[in-house]
Amino acid sequence: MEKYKLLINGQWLEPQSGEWFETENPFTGQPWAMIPRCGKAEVDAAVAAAKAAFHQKSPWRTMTASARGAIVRKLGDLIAANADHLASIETRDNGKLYAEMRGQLGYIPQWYYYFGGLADKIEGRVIPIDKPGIFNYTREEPLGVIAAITPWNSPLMLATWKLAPALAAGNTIVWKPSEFSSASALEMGRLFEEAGFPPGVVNIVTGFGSDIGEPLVTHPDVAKVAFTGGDKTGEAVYGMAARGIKKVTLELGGKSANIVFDDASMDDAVKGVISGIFAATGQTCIAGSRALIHKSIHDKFVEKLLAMASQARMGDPSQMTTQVGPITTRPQYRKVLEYIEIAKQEGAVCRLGGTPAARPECGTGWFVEPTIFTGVKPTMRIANEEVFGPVLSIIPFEDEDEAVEIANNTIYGLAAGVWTQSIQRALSMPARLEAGTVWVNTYRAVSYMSPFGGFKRSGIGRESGLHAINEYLQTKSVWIDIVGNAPNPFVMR
Ligand code: TXE
Repeated sequence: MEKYKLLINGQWLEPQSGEWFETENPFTGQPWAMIPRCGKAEVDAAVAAAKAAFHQKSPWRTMTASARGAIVRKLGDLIAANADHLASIETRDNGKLYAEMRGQLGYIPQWYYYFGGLADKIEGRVIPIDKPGIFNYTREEPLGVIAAITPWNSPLMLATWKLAPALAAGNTIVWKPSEFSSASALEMGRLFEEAGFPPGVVNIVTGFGSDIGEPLVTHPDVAKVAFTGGDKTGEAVYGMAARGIKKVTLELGGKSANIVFDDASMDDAVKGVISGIFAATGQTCIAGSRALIHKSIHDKFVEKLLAMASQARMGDPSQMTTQVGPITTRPQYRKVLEYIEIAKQEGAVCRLGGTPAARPECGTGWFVEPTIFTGVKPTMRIANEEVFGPVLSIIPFEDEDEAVEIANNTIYGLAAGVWTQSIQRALSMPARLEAGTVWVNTYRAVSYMSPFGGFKRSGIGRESGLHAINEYLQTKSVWIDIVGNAPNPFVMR
C-alpha cells in the first residue's frame, strides 16, 4: 500500500507519532493507502514554517508581486500537466467520477491563472485627505498564515478556491485536507516546489479534525481560517477562531431549492433538477435537494423526472460512462440511509430508490440508489436538513409568493435555481431569493470569475472572483507629514 508523508517547510516527513491511518476506496470499500496521522507537533511545525516563510525578509515577501503571480500561474500549468494522475487518485480515494474529475482538473488551473494574474494588480489608493500638509495612502497587505481546512466532496477544487487567492495576495498556507481525501492533496503537494514556491509557503498536515482542528484553528500565529465543511463543524471553527479574533471564510453547505414554474421548458428543467441532485451523487454543497414544482405541472414533471433518473448509470467511477458513483465515506453512507428512513417515517412517498444499490456493477461499494420523494411537506426534516447524497425532496407550490416563501424558509442560503420562460420572473425571482448564488434556466455552474458563498447559515465571505482576493488582504492607512509643521500635540490633527 502507498504510504504517504506530510509536507512541512518543503520537506516530506513521517508523523512524529509514527502513526498512519488507512484511506479507503469507496468503490471497493477496501483500504488502498496510508495517510500520516498528524498531531499538535506537526501543526506547530507547519505554522512555524509558514510564519517564517511569511516573514518580512523571506524570499516570498521580498519577491515582486509579478514574480509571485508567475509562480501561482506555474502551479496552474503543473496541475494541468498532471491532471490525469490527480484525477485517478481522486477517483480511487474519494469515488468521484473520473469524468467529473477530468473536467474539474481541466478547469482548476484557471483559478491559478486568474489569481496569479491578479497578484500584481493589488493596488492601494491615494486619499485626497482633508488635512493640509498630509499625504495619505493605503496599502493592501497579506494577512499572514492562512489555515485552509477543506472537505472531501471536491477536494482539489475547494482547496484551490482558497489557495489561489491567498497565495496571490502574498499569504502562506497550512492546508489540512479532509481525512477522507488527503491523497490528492499530498499528490498536489509534490508540485509546489517545482512551481517555484519557496519552502514553507505551502505546508500540508493530514489527520483528523478531532486531533488537529483545534490546535490549528486556535494557533496564535494563524491569522485566518478558510474553511469548507459541514455547518456544525463550521460553527465550532467559527467559535474557536473568535477566541483569537481571527478572520474567517466559511462555506457550509445548504438546502437549495430548484424552483420549476409552469412556464418552464420542462425537458430542460428535468435535466436541471437531475443535475442539481444526482451529479456528484448529491454530495455537493450546492445540491438542489428541494425541487419546488408548480402544482399544475407537478404530476407530469415527476413522471418525466422518474423516467430519466431511473436510467442513471451507476457503478465504477473510473468508467467514463458512469453517471452516479458511490458515497465517499462510510459515515456519510450511513447518514444518507438514515435520512431516507426518516423521510419514510415522516410520511414522504418514496417514488424511486430509497435503498442501498444492489446492482452487480456497484460491487462492494457504498452506493445508494438515486432516491426521489414526493409529498414532502416543508416542515419535514428531509426538507430542512442537509442530506448530502442522492436524495431529492419534491414539494408542490401554488404561486410565486408561495415558492419564495418555501425556498427562503430554511436556515441555509447557498444557492437556488429558477426555471421559467418569463423574462419578468427571470429578473424578479433572483432578487427575492435568499441565496448567494441564483441560477436561472441552468444549475451547478461556477467560475473562477464569479463570487461564490452563502447567505445565512451557509457561510461567511466569498470565494472566486475579484471579491475573493480581498478576503486575504488587509488595508493599511499611511499618513505622511509633508510640510514639517508640528502642530499642537495636545489636540487631534
Ligand atoms: O464534514 P466536516 P464531514 C456536510 C455534509 C456532511 C457533513 C459532515 O452535510 O454530511 O457536513 O461531513 C475538518 N476543527 N458537508 O464530517 O467535519 C475535517 O477534518 C477544525 C458539507 O466530513 O465539516 C475536514 O477537513 N476542523 C460541505 C473539514 O473539517 C475540523 C462539505 C470538513 O469536515 C474539525 C463537507 C474541528 N473540530 C461536508 N472537525 C460543503 N460545504 O460542501 C473536523 N474538521
